[in-house]
Amino acid sequence: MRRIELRSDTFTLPTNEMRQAMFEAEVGDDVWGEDPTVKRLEELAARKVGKEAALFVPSGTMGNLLSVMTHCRRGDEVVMESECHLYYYEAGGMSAVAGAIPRLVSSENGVMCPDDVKRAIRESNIHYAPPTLLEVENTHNRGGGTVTDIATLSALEGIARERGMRIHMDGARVFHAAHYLGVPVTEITAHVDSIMFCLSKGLSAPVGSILAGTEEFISRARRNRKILGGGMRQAGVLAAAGIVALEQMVDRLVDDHATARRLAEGLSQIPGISVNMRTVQTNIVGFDISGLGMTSSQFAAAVAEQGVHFSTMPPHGIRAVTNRHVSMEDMDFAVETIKELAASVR
Ligand code: TLP
Repeated sequence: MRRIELRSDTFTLPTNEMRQAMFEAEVGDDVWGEDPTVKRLEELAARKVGKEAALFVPSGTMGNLLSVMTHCRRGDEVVMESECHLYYYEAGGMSAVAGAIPRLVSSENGVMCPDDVKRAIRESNIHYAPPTLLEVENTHNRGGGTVTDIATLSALEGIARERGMRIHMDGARVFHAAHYLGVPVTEITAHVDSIMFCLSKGLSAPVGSILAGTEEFISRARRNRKILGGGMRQAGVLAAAGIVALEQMVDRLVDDHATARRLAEGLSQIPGISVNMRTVQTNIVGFDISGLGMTSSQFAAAVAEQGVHFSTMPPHGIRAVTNRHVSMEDMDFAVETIKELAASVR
């Protein structure tokens, strides 16, 4: 049976070029600073996002946690969007490990309005946790892959600077945002002090993310990574795949935007399914299935039987994340499968 994997772009497999590069990678002990391939990846990554330095980390979750640990002291407040990944899906690490507390800002589909952010940042007062960090997720996962544009970023940056705060971007999928906006990624990252992006999602590397910022920030983050047990030894075998990801896989992400649009357009024609087309900007399609009288899990289980795999956003939300393993024909097949399911339950 045909298998169409839309649960996440984290399911992407390494390319043959990556496997070859991993096989051939020159390695050393990276905790001692002696892995030439890790160094090469970190230099390339820093250049790519226009920052002084970068750190190779095992996951996006660790990259975000390190940003909080490194920018904040215990008891500091992080101003962030209410459905952001760092708050919603990172197991409370920012509080459990870094000792920071979140101050949540509601938004429409993940893109914060600068005025709301301004209101959320409280004046210095003995009763309040000091707000030291503003976090922005671009693209926004739960918002449906939505993009914060340059004007908004610039306004957010202005607010943070005025209040003496740092800004961190969870840019797990920042190259998707750059494609959508039609700008070099450095135009986005110029507005933040630090950025985390993932090599292991649409870029198809098997493991790893990057945290980038100033030399000084990254050297403190490197020490914090050691505290978390994230010092990796011959990590060049993984970094080698990351280099291929950055050199060969960035441009093709536009194909994933095209498949996402095809899927969303097909779904929007099906009675009982609602897709907010305004949020379909990159490689994520969020849709609501309340009209079918099923729960997310019932829906996902039913279509999985036909080989089409989605993730759930209970109670009635479904998420598809397009990636290099799915084609336009796969999207048409997914739409047909759902059309049949919808007709059978209505
Ligand atoms: N997101 C995963 C799941 O955790 C939900 C996915 O399938 O989309 N920031 C953002 C915006 C993310 O989407 C993710 C992963 C992360 C951070 C964390 O990256 P990893 O999984 O490498 O820790």
